[in-house]
Amino acid sequence: AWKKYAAHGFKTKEDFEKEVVRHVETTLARSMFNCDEGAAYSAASLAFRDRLITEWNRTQQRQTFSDGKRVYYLSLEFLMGRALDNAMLNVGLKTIARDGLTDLGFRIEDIIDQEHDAALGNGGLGRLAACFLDSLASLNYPAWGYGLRYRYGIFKQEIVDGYQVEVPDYWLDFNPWEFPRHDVTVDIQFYGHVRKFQDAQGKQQASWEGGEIVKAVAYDVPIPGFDTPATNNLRLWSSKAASGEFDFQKFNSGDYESSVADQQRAETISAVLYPNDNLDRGKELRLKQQYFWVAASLYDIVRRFKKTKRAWSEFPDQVAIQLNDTHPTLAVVELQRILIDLEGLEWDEAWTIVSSTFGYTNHTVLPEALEKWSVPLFQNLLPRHLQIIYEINLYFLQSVERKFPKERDLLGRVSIIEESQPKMVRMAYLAIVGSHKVNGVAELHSDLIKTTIFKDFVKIFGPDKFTNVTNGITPRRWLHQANPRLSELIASRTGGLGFLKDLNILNELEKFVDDKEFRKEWAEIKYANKVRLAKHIKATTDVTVNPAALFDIQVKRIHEYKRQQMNIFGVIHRYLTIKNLSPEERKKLAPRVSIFGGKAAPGYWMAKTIIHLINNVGAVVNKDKDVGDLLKVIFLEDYNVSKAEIIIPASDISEHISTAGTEASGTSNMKFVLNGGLIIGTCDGANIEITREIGEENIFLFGNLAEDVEDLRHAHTYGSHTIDPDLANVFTEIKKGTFGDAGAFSALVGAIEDHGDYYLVSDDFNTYIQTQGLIDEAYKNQDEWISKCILSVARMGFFSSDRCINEYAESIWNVEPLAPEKRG
Ligand code: 26V
Repeated sequence: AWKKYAAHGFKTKEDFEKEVVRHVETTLARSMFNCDEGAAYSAASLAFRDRLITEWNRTQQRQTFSDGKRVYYLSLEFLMGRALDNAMLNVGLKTIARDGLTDLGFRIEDIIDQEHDAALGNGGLGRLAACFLDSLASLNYPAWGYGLRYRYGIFKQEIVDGYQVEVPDYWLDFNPWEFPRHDVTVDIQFYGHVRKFQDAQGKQQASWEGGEIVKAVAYDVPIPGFDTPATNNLRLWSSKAASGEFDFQKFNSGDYESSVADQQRAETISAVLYPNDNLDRGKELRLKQQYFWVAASLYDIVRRFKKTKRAWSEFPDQVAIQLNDTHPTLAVVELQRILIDLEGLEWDEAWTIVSSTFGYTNHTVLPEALEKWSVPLFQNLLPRHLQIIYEINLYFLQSVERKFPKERDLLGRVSIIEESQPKMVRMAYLAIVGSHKVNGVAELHSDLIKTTIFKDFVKIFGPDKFTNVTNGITPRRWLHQANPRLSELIASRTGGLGFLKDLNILNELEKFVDDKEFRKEWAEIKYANKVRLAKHIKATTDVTVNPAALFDIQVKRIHEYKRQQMNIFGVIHRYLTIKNLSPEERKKLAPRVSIFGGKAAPGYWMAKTIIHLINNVGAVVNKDKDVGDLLKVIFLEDYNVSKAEIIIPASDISEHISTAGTEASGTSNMKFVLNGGLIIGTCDGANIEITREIGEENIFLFGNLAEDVEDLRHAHTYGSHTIDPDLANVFTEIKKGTFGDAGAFSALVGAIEDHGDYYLVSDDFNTYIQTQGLIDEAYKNQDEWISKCILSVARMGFFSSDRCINEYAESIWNVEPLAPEKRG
């Protein structure tokens, strides 16, 4: 109903064309004769942005008047990808835009392709935040995202001679999707000292004084919901020198250079996204980023709350703040500081408010990813916050001691301060103590955090504080946008696009599993998606792949725990097998294309070695005449969100093969299955729940279980460690130099042969190869294969991020949607 009455913006292609022309001629100051695809993209985006902002205003007003509880999602990463296609689809005007652009002489696909990805994230954690924003808006939740406006997103990856090279991602040249709010600024303090004093009532008080000030400037990005006028806000903070353009004192005294240097130093804070995924390096600039963003966001949230003139005790009824991993944990300390130092509340009163406001989501159990900050660093940068942390810790440990007076070791184990040299602040422990709920991101992961890294805290706080919310993905981007033809086919059989808002409607597809016409269309769509990817492969790597071959895809950040090395060793094993067969025997084999993609953290040398090996294997295999179409090995450069939208719909099989117990959830596994691809995976993360939903006959599971990993590792180190014979053959071949200089790969092989094989590659290799054989066989029977795909898609409803957001809303935030009024 709302669509008809959306008063502002265009409703017809003619209106849209007028808007585009107006923007070309005025905003961009160009003539239509001089309008290239870049200008057409800008103008089309501005036309949609204008429309979004009208709805954004209405949504904000509605939320203010309704005076209900809001959700704030604090994340250092929002991996948004492209906005134009998403905006057109969410507001339901893509067809009008396509027709309008056609009239103006453009193909909409080319215009969409002009957009630079907003790549403000590393991988799964950042993309999850982006999916959540889409669901929050689509479900009409009053919610804001808060993040940093990095000038440089995740680096662009180039492959040069088989090696990864990083190129800076400068993306802000012209970004039509953001609104600078030069009037919304916050002064952020760093360094300085704490002055203790007695107030008029004789109460001990503390004041944080001196140091330096950096300005935070708000940039707002509108987030349109799908099929609702609700348009939420993502507020990104940018850093700027506090004293305006220059420090005039220095400027006037002739010290021009150092005044410019000061300004640059301030702007450095929001300059660059840290490209590490699952590795904490404890850099001061990163802590500065965290405090800068947290302090600006909290100031904003508190300012909004204060306008309601409510008592502080009502704060948790009005505000829910979710901590996306430990990165925003300083918010706990900052809110406590605001309440006791600035607002004059008593400690206990303040702490009750703080700890009922926050929820904390853990995204990893890998010890090297758990954030710790050195106490001396803290002391220097945030002296008052360190004091408050010590106090939080003191009260916490006192309560633990009262509850468990006999357990002397317990205090040291759960202390927020690690008694190391130097002492360290354990951010995850601070987040747990400062939150009312802690959640993991898949069932296995949530069980693991309760029984391993956070075990003591379950005993202290009781099991109810810990919960699970299995991750999800937005079907708008990951089905409707990425795979329009499949979306259309599903719509044609389920009565329209309703499934995009209630993904369980996909269930209705089960009844078409034997429908000949439906199956034919299904297969055609998959084939067309593979042709599209084959073209992309040809254009970017110059390798020709056969779209009829089985496409086997592993795309995700490169990490030893994700085991891309096992995949490429498996590919080498396949290559050696092919080479040993007669031409006659080779004819019986199923052709395969092994496709890899993903970035290695710039300092993660082993991950870079894996990329190098994949490329070298490709160079040998792809030109081997004995092999031909039977095997091709592709490394796709610069995997990102917009490339994922092309790659994911084209898979027959995708690989999710992490060592059991290491991948918290995984979300691309969900995207691949939703797009009609089957998966090979370990019993890890969300693979387990995917299996439960789609049926174990529809997934290729293999490998050791999480519960056995510890014993196996122990055996590697203290018992004998024999390498799987097939894997040993692969190693022999690498050492012979078949794939280039063997020395380049000795550390990769050595990690498995000589250094304990921490990720159990050898232990899982045999069943991995066997399972790949089962896949070859299964793929030969296309009828059964397609049945598996259809049934899987039909059963994926659970993995919508809408389900996931509703669970957070109910069990953690206690907020309700605010439905927009029907207009007219
Ligand atoms: C930690 C650090 C430490 C400091 C430097 C930068 C940095 C960046 C990220 C992290 C945390 C990494 C945790 C993470 O990304 N977890 C992933 O979360 C996904 C969404 O829940 C989940 O699907 C993946 O399985 C999980 O690896």
